[in-house]
Amino acid sequence: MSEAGKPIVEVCLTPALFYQYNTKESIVVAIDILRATSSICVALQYGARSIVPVMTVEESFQYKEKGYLIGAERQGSMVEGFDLGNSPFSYMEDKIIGRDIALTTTNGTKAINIANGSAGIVAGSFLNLDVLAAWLIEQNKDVLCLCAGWKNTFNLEDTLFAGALSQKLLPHFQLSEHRDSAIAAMNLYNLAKHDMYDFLKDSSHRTRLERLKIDEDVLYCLTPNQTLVVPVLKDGVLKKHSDW
Ligand code: 3SL
Repeated sequence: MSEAGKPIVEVCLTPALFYQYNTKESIVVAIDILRATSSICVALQYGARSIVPVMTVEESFQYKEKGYLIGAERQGSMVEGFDLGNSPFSYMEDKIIGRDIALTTTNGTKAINIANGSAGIVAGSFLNLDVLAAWLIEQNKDVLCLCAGWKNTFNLEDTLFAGALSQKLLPHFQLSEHRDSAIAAMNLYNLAKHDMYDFLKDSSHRTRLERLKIDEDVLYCLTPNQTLVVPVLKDGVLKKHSDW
């Protein structure tokens, strides 16, 4: 926390830059709007007991043997042998109620894992924007918004969310000396907020997902405040903040 008393909010635009930040005293908000952190919010809202963010497909199968449901996305699609993919709608089904889930995705679950060693790790998405902002304000700790991007590159949708969240936090938080990424994210969000779906029409991940015909997923993931959960990671497991 800075000397002026207010905690700091910063934005890391890609996991490749994460090493530049010291997060020992900060809460890291992992952001993968399309679609991992959105689906994590949905799963916990719709009754999953916990989610383990897993790095590899192989590791996931070990969880299956222990009785977990397993979810995976590679190249946007579900992986053979898995119970679930990465669509938020698949995490609204009754079969997830009361279950522990192991989830592996290309970028989102990796971003959660690289933040290990931070003072706190939570999953952020438009789906939990307001409840997450209120929870972070209550914690009164420095916050780093970590955009998962795509394979270590920058993406627009995660940056828009980092901007939306930073803007909500700012009256209670302050920018750091390294503030330009947060300013850029907030400016982009303000440009996009009236129609984020249209703003993202030429973006890399929307283009990538086009062949999968999952526009409904994209629209839903851009809709603020559809869930009331803050997924908090402890000992490698994500649960609703109220369940810890
Ligand atoms: O990269 C990820 O973690 C995924 O969320 C990508 S996808 O939207 O499921 O293709």
